[in-house]
Amino acid sequence: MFTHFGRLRTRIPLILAAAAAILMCAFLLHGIHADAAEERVKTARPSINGALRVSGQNLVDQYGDIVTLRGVSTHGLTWFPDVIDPRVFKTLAKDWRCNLIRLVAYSQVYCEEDDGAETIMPLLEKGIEYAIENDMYVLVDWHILEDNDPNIHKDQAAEFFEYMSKKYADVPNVLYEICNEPNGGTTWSDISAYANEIIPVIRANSPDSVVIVGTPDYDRSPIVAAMSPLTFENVMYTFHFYAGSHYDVLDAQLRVALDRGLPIFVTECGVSEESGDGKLDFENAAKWFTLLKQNNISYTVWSLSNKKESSAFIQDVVEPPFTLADNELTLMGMYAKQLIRGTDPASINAEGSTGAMNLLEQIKNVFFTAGSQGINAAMDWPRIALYTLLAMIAVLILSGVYALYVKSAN
Ligand code: IDC
Repeated sequence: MFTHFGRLRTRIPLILAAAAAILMCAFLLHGIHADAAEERVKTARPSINGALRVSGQNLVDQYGDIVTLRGVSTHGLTWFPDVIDPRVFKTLAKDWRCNLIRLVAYSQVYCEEDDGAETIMPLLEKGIEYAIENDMYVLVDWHILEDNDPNIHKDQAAEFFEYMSKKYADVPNVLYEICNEPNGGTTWSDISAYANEIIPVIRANSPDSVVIVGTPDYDRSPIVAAMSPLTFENVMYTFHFYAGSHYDVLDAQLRVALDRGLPIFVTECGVSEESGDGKLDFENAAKWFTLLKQNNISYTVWSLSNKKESSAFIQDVVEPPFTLADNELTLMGMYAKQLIRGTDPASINAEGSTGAMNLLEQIKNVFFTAGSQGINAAMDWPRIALYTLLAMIAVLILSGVYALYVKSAN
């Protein structure tokens, strides 16, 4: 009886160590499994992929490889200036794995409001600075909307793009969206006339930059552009959708334009209704985002703001400065984060995902959020190696402590 117990007692460290090892393995596997559910995103970064250009229908990097940009769109910069914060950009780049941010300059505010331009420009320039610091591409958006035809403010647009393209001529991060959403009676021929004047302004300073051009009816009519595309190189065309409002009919517009070989960039899209508010249709969103993924289409999601509307990522009760911690996010914010991180759109569980970070995420944050150069697939193996090392150390400590205990008991 005693010898039995004695033998068992000497084996306890071993049993404990094995139990600890099993626990750590389970923990590890959970981590690997959680990561495996996320696509191995080829996260293009300016420091690695350099200046982008358009080849056929695709956005390609400096080596000619196809890349996809995924990220967020701000709301109007003058209305929600507090998102232009270095911590917010860092979290977007590292934790959300955004490789793109769209900075929204409403042309009406710029052109028609007192101090409009003076308020927008510093925010825009700070935003570009933070995007560069965080190795993200950045889309400069001349956001026409209620001024439905870009020709209305064409002279100011020319001035704006002349300034921007000169200032950022040698910066590979910057892409230009020259008119957000032409609408009303604005035709493709109106838009072409505008583009034919604005693109040369940009090209004079920054000959190879990517320029994205809006299409009629709020960027929902790319087919007319496909029938009569512009003659410039490195040009893409815009398509926008809101999953709460847009179903199969619109999806045909995108498919036909793609079939006709048009290079498409979804510079803005949403899960809400087209008003930016109302219901969030995650099921329909899964269809849209799957279609984008299948066609390597880049996109940004609306919107990085704390406006009280369903498309906003940050809860309206959250006061700046924002950190983008999970407990600040809305349902839409949690969805956007998972989507951009690479989770398969059909398997995102937006409802179940709000709330505190799990243990694994906390550990990841401690070790990897600070100072690293943009998370990409290559980070995964060092991370796994580190977890394994931690697990081994834990096992050693546990068995050591128990061995000491057994020794002292004897
Ligand atoms: C919406 C905002 C809303 C704002 C409105 C007018 O969500 O808070 O009051 O603009 O400025 C777009 C536009 C984008 C819209 C968005 C949602 O590009 O400016 O933002 N949307 O309505 N096109 C389709 C939807």
